[in-house]
Amino acid sequence: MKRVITYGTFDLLHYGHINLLKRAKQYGDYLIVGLSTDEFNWNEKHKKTYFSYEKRKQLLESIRYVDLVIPEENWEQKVSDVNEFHVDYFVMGDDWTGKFDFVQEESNAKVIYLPRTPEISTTQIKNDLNR
Ligand code: C2G
Repeated sequence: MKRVITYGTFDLLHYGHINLLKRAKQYGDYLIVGLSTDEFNWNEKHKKTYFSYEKRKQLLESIRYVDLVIPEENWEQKVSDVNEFHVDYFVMGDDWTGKFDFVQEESNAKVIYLPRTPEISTTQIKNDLNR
């Protein structure tokens, strides 16, 4: 069984996120999502989420491509997550290109950056709604 992991906030879930999850799943049979906790978002990403961690987890768990959702509580947990879950592929959008190459050096996982879906983002949604 090939295992894949990805991480994110996934707040105001949209088709760009779904496209990423769908493509990530194509690398294996089991997709784990490291979902940023409310505290991690606020303290580390300075992002206040619209939906709480529990609501965002519920949404992600309802997506056919997602097999397991775990909390992302800090930047440092990635290599231990990859080892703990015997992950083969670490997949992120290419806005993160290069940022997680260390995972490939420190584990058996292969790091893959996939093109983001253009023209959609949570910021875009919020701006459009405020027009
Ligand atoms: N994404 C995408 N296309 C978009 C928007 C997002 O492919 N139009 C991808 C991002 O590249 C990321 C994933 O969807 O791989 C989740 O996006 P966010 O929720 O914005 O996650 P982010 O804030 O980038 O947090 O430790 C890693 C971080 O937790 C990633």
